[in-house]
Order: sequence, then structure tokens, then C-alpha cells
Amino acid sequence: MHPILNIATIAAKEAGEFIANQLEHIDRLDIEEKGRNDYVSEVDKHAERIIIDTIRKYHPDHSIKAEESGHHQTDSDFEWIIDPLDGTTNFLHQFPQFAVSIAVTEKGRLMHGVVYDPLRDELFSASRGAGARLNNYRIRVSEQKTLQNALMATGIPYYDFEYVDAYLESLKQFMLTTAGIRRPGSAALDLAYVACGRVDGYWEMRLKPWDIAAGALIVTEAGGMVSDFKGGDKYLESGNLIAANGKMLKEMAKIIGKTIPEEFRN
Ligand code: 2AM
Ligand code: CA
Ligand code: CA
Ligand code: CA
Repeated sequence: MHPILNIATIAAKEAGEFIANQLEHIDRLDIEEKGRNDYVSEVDKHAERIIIDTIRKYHPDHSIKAEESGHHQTDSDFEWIIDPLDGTTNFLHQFPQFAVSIAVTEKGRLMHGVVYDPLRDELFSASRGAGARLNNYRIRVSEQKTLQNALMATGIPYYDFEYVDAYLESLKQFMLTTAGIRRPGSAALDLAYVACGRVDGYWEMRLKPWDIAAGALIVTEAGGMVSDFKGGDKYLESGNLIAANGKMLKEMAKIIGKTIPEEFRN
């Protein structure tokens, strides 16, 4: 294992264990609403502290971009992109679907990623060129070729409701053409599930880099493809993303092209 992936793994597991242990204290948590429907608890913040302290111990010079504490830019080529708790809404409702997501870029290129589900003790990980794993096993995207038999994952908009109609059009088309759609509520795990073939495809709009950086690398290292809504690779910038195996991705892109107006595809 690459030493950087090893540090990411240690940090994700430690933060994940902490989060899982806090589930039983949920009624006593301090919760803030950062923006419409965007909640943060002291658990998110403490988990992020655990992760950043671990990174700083080994790589005090690296840049860090973390959801709850912002961007600490240095002149290093390396940047850690952290979502300490992806699926906070689920966590706060004790709905058992949330994860820790940690990615590392070098000169802007995704190099390592881990997504850790502490309740199932499932660690999804990848380093560029070395394939993707679920715990110690290699994983691959599904081979499903047609939408007709495909199980999809998505995320439903919860803020910025101006693009709700565009999203609903895409949802309607996928509803009419696929075998089913799930909305589990953690973008990082949705991508991890594409990587191991539990779902055949995933799309969502307006995501943040920390939701998707690690999961996107895990998908591509599992033989899948990730693209933005214009057929390019600017998904970290645009926050609009499709992920699937290559054949399925093409089919999905057709539906996105047909249903999401150009102004919402940027
Ligand atoms: P978060 O829990 O780290 O904020 C995609 O749906 C992403 O949107 C999730 O991974 C989640 O990340 C974020 N999100 C924030 N608020 C949400 C909400 N109310 N419902 C669903 N997702 C939300
Ligand atoms: Ca959040
Ligand atoms: Ca998130
Ligand atoms: Ca989060």
C-alpha cells in the first residue's frame, strides 16, 4: 500500500470509529444549520479534527481542503480533500448510511482516495494505477450494459431549488428507463457502490469536491468512468457528475443531455 493511502486509511478508520460511537448520543448533540438543510454537528467537527491531526503528524506541509474548517493552502503539490462525515442528515436521523471521505491530489490530479463506512466496517480505497479495493478485495464496476436492467443511485436536491425542475426531468427519464432508483444519501458511498457494482450508475448535481473526490478515483480505478454533464472531466469544479461503467455512462449521458438544460449542465 502506498504510504499516503495508508495514512488516509488510518485517519478514516479513526474518524469513522469515533462517529459510529457517537450514534447513541445523538439526542445530546449540538447541531447547527450552516445553510438551508445543511446541518453540521460537533461530531462532524471533531471527526475532521481527528483526520487533520493525523495528516499533520506525517505531512505538516501539505495543503488541506476540508468541509468544516475550510482551505489551508501551502505551496506543496499535495492537497488532502476531506469530508469527515458524508451523510450528516442520515447520521442525525440514525439512518445507517454515512461515511468518511478522504482524497489526495498531486498537482491537482487525484492520486489516492478512501471512503469508509464505519457501521459496516467497509473501507473502499484506491491509488492511481493500483486498482480499487473493498477492504482487502479488488472490486470492479458492474458489467450491466442496458439501462433497462440497471439499478441506479442518485441524490435529490436539498438546496438551491432553482434547478429542481431540471433534476426532476432527469429523474423522470431514469425512472421510466431503468430497473430502479435509490437515494441512499451519501454521495461518497454512492460512488463506492458504483465501484463495487452494487449499483450500475449514479448521477447527482451541485456536489462539493469533498463529497466526490475520493469516490470518483475509486470508480475509475475499479474500471468505471466518471464525467461531468458535458462529457468532460470537470466534475470536481462543476459538482455535476455521472458515474458508471463505460457503456452505461454513454446511455446516462444521453438522458442527461436530453433532460438537463444547458445552463444547468455547467
Ligand atoms: P454532507 O452530509 O457531507 O453534507 C449529496 O446528497 C451530498 O449532499 C451528501 O453527500 C451530503 O453531504 C450533502 N448534503 C448536505 N445536506 C443534505 C441534505 N439535507 N440532504 C441530503 N444531502 C445533503
Ligand atoms: Ca455538509
Ligand atoms: Ca458531503
Ligand atoms: Ca460532511
